[in-house]
Amino acid sequence: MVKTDEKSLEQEQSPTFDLNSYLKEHKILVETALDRSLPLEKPEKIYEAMRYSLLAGGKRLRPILCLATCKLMGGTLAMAMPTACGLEMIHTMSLIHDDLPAMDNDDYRRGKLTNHKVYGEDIAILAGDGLLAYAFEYVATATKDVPASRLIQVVARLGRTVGAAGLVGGQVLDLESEGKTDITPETLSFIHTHKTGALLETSVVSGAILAGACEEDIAKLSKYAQDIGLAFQIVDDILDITATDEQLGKTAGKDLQAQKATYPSLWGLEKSQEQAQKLIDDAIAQLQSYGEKAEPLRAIAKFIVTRNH
Ligand code: GRG
Repeated sequence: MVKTDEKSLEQEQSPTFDLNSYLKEHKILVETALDRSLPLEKPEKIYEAMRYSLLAGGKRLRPILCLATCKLMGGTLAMAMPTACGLEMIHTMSLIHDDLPAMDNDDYRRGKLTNHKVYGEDIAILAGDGLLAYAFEYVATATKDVPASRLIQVVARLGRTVGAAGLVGGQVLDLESEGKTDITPETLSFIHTHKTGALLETSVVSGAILAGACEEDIAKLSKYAQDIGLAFQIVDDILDITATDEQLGKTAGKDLQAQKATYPSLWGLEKSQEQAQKLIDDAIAQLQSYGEKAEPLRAIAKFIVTRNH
């Protein structure tokens, strides 16, 4: 049976770990919290556009990683939930802006029309801006029972992750690289560690900070997150070639069409798959000292290379 209340999941500690139930249960918790975090207010049009994308589904991987890490480090789901929601608000706004005609120009996302296709480009830009600003407000005001010194670290990390040192920087290099045939592995790695890896790393590390983890644990978890982040992007590149529109919830084959440098274009599909698997093995090795308690993070790492969507 899928548990959907925060209390019963706080106590959960099963000897045989079932990732599907874990993901389902935590996705329901996150989606309930997201729905409550952003009520429809006036002007309704902008709140509607923000909620349209925020509540459009998706794997909710970033919030789930944050919750899982907070629990692993001895914190509670409640301590991490506002940050988990803020991470998903930031992720969602980056998808809205990424889909705009000025960027990747996509019509579908998460199996639904993209934000600008429904609300127009002007509102889609503002919905992204609104979600970005609200993410910070929400993390700062809704987090309870966490010392202010930890919360400040999380807010500062979020800021660095979205700015030119993170998502924005990665996206700029990605746009500049389109159509070029001489992209080096170093440039590709820069794009992906900034565009995709940075937010995944912050999801994991924020959970650890909120729980009060020590520097040594934060370093191990940070390495775990960097490895799964790069593996995640390699698999994303592979799926762009091998998966269908239905599986992806968006148009497949866009990377080839836009002549984007990807891992499969540099290394081929087989070597890319091997590299992703090696990164996942390295990530899992970082969790050795935590024993069975780290099973959710191990299983999520494995899921990243075996997923088909
Ligand atoms: C952050 C200020 C600010 C601006 C945005 C557009 C942009 C700058 C950055 C692009 C970031 C981007 C879209 C990276 C791709 C990340 C990625 C692999 C997304 C897919 O993630 P999944 O598979 O998606 O977790 P779901 O739908 O499951 O959440």
